[in-house]
Amino acid sequence: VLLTAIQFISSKCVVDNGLLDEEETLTGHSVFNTLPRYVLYDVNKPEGFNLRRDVFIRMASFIHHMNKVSDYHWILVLPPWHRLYHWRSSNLVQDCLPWSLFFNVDSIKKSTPVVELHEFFEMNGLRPLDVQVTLQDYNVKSFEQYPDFSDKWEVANCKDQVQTEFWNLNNLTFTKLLCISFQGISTLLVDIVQELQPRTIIFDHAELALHNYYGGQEYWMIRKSMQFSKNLHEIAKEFKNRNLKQDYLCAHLRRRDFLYGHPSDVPSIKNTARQIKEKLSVLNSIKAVYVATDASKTEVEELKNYLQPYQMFKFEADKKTLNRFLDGGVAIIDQIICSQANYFIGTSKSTFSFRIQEEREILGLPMETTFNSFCGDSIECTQPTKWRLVE
Ligand code: GFB
Repeated sequence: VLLTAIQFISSKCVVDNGLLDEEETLTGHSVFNTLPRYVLYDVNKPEGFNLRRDVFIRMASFIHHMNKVSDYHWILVLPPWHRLYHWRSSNLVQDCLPWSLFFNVDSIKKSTPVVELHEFFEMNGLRPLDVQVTLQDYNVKSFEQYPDFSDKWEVANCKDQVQTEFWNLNNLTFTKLLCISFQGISTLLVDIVQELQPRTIIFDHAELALHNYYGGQEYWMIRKSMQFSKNLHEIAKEFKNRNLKQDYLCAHLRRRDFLYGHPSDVPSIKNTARQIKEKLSVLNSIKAVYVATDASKTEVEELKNYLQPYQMFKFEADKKTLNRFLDGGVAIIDQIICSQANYFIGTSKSTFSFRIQEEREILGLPMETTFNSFCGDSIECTQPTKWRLVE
């Protein structure tokens, strides 16, 4: 009961069920030579949900490589989802959420050795982690003078303030803290771990470690394992059964901070409607539009009016669904519905749209129905790169 409460209510991520003593042995050998070792990680605070999904793939790839070269069995600890900037429902507690709220963790476990943070605490108790590593960029000045794109890392002075309290847990402590200047792919982290020989290590700013091979076989193997939870699929299915019995086009309109962050990629609402209508007149058989968006209510109403006579649909979570699956769950329901649409148009440069495109590739939908994005108001625009699935 306690574990379930921690998994789903979760204002705390910690279970203290006692520590193994350093001296404890199994058949005369130190327990620690046979126990798995753990890598934890965290990502730059302002990053959104879908960039974080991408960082997971890089870290999972690192764990795969670690397990190929190490004598120990390494397990990746899934970082709890915690107060993301884009989760705007201020009346909800959205701290320290387990991956199982959003994902089918059993599916992830089939491809990569992972545990949730609460499972890690069951194993490790409150023992301090051996090392906390803050990854940081190399000094930009010297980089400009001597452009060097080689993979490299070195222990360095910390450039910025170091995070010592992860996910608001003041009982997650460390024996040693290091800053490491890092440039390269995530499998380069193997060298750091081999050098430091920790049993438990946490990397902060894991987003600095790049893909080993973006869009390659391993990428897709891990990506495919990241299925959304059955509960969220069920809600999306119910919505579709009730409202979308016909063919539909899904439009993902990324607005809010994108209006400032990527102004040239976001068309006005009127122009958005014009582009959707143009497409529908070409497609001919599709008469319904599903809209996934973080736009304000006023903008959504405006779009609905411009889209007439076409019918527009949008998922609105009832109180019970929102309380249970929170802003993150509602966003995933939007993604599921868009990934199953007959035609998809996304927002250029949005990782939210990229993840939908990947999902559609996994579902085997025709490429021309997937890799499309809206054009901004003022510039010639290009269509997204076609990252095809590789088996
Ligand atoms: O997912 P994300 O990294 O995508 O961040 P971008 C956007 C977040 O906004 C989502 C909400 O995770 C959702 O919480 N959101 C966006 C939506 N579109 C929708 C939608 O259609 N439906 C629902 N329900 N929610 C990047 C950020 O966002 O944009 C960066 O990761 C930065 O931190 C940059 O802010 C400008 O790649 O679109």
